[in-house]
Amino acid sequence: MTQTLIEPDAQSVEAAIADLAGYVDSAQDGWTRQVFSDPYRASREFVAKRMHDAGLEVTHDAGGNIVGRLPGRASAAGLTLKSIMTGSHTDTVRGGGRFDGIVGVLGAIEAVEALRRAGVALNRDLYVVDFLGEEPNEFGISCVGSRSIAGILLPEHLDMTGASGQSMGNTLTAVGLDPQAALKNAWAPGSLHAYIELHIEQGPLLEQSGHEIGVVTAIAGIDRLMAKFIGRSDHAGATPMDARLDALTAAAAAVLTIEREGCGAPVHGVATTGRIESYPGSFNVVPSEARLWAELRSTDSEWLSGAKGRLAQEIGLEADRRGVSHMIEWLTDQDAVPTAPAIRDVIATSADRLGHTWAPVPSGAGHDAAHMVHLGPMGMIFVPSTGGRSHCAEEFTPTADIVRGIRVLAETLSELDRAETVAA
Ligand code: HGY
Ligand code: MN
Ligand code: MN
Repeated sequence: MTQTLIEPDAQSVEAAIADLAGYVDSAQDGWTRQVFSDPYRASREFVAKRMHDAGLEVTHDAGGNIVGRLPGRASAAGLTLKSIMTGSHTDTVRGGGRFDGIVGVLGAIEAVEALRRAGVALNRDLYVVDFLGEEPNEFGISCVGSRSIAGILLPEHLDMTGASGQSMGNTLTAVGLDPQAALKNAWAPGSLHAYIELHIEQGPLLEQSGHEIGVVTAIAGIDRLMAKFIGRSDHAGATPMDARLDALTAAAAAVLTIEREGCGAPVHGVATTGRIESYPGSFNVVPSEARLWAELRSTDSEWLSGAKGRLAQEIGLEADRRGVSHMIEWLTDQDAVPTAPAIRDVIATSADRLGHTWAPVPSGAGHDAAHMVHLGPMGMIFVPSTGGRSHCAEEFTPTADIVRGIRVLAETLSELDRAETVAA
């Protein structure tokens, strides 16, 4: 048990979050800093400097990650102990907020400072990582940097093209990375003693229950799809309703089918259509083509795979009924990932010791942590989201809540450091 009180500096954290929020695309809503954008590129120098000023040895790895290393006493003595890793991301969705991911990067840096101020020297090396591109990019790929470290960034990911016609591989090259090196950036499976990530909940559960800390039980699995509908252009005024092959109404029926599927999940399951497009997009032409992009999520893998099959069938039936042909492309899938019970216990006892109330919560949001499980036992600490809002300008978490999360993170890191082994 850590005797000394590890106390984060609230003003410093608040100022860092405000400073990072200055690196945004002012042409977009919210606090937008999307991966591969100029504001994102500029912001990473700020993050690297924060890591350096906290005494971390900073490198930029082949996967585009900023990696800060705090050498442990073991390596200083020439001994080899498995390392601990913490971190998150600083890119945002379009129109996003100032806390998603950011709390886990700036909070981890502050945890390092707080440990040092408390005179707590870790035995193991500690890595603090700002992962490249956690949010889904124009190529439909999320978690680019953490997939690279986990060894699951694949050649086919590099070949995926976006609206601009560019491939992800060419885009990585354009921002100064070597895509082939990013494919070879993996850490060895099992090489981490533990991975722990601090993050905002992005939902309403902690605020509703009144608990200060969330001990994450599992990270939801995600299946993303693009569905395309091909009908026939006709005159909107002269074509009778029963003589149409209307691609957009078939897509609209699919949107409601997707919503119905999400509402029917027995435990935790959601379904969202994020985007729909139609062609030619004129008032007076029956749409000949429509496309939609959607995703299903659940911490219940069985429901998730069943939902995929049901959606494919029901969307097909609706399209056939309208005489519209269709295709469904499943873009990416990410399995539901349970957190390590041993790390859940350490987070919970750390929160108890610090006098912070906690509750077990599932994560409906995806995280880099879901990929870090390839390297070792993984855990996540949540702090509340005001109004349960996230991925919007209104995203907010009070500094006092963030400081509680950093305190629990620092205490957890210190406890994990002393553990001989951590069960996955
Ligand atoms: O989509 C997610 O769940 C995460 O915020 N990238
Ligand atoms: Mn997000
Ligand atoms: Mn996030």
